[in-house]
Amino acid sequence: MLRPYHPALQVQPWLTLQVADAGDLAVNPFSIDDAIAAIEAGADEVLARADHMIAVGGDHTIALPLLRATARRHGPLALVHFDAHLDTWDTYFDAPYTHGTPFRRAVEEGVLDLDCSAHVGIRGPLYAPDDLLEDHGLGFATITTGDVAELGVAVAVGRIKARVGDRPVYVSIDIDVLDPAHAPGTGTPEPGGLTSRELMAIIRGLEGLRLVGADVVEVAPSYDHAELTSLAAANLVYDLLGLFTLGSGREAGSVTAARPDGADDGVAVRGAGGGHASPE
Ligand SMILES: [Mn+2]
Repeated sequence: MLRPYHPALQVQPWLTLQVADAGDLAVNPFSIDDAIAAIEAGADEVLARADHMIAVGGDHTIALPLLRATARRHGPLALVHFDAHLDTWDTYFDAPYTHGTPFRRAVEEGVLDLDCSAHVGIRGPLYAPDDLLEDHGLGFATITTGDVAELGVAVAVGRIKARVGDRPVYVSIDIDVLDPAHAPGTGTPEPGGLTSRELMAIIRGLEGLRLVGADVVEVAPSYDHAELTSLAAANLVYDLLGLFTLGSGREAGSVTAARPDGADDGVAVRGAGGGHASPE
């Protein structure tokens, strides 16, 4: 259940912010280029009317057009990327635009501030011994699932915050960062992942960062059981809304004010690419 008061962050997002469901984007399932262009145009359209957007995927391909649109609005972005997988591979079957390559393309396009970006939750087998080195060479820092298990949530949060500093930050959450026990409904599950409790504690720990955009991707309802994965994703979106609420500067402790005008500090939640069925 999502109730109006978020006790961990002490905010009431719907009383403090103007939050809108911006609807779904219609994307072409037969042309990745058309789909990416439609998502980018849709994100531009939302960001012309709202300060921030949380996109609900769809596979991880959608992060690239979302980052482009968000960077146009807020400048080069620190990326905090939660995922079992790096998603910085160059091509899959010679295809440059896939759900395993969005952050390589984002690096090439200059939309990321690489001194301030990090992957969190990386684990599982890779294609080659050089994969991690190559990723590091692009500029990303990495906090693995093993690091979180060994050092704890507080240390992980401290490392993320030290890395991001006061840069505008985009949070991209691939639901497969969670253990398949917590999120079975995804296309490339990897055993040994974070618990939903750990991930939510890390996300809530990002309070104070300058969050400007976010997505939650790779939820595949057809693979889900008892809506476990959808429930985790919905709660993560709620946590992100809580962070946006804190970032709005309008919340003081548990005191909130209604916002009758809704003219600014808006957050739009938008679905993108929901018909895709090849998550990474
Ligand atoms: Mn991914």
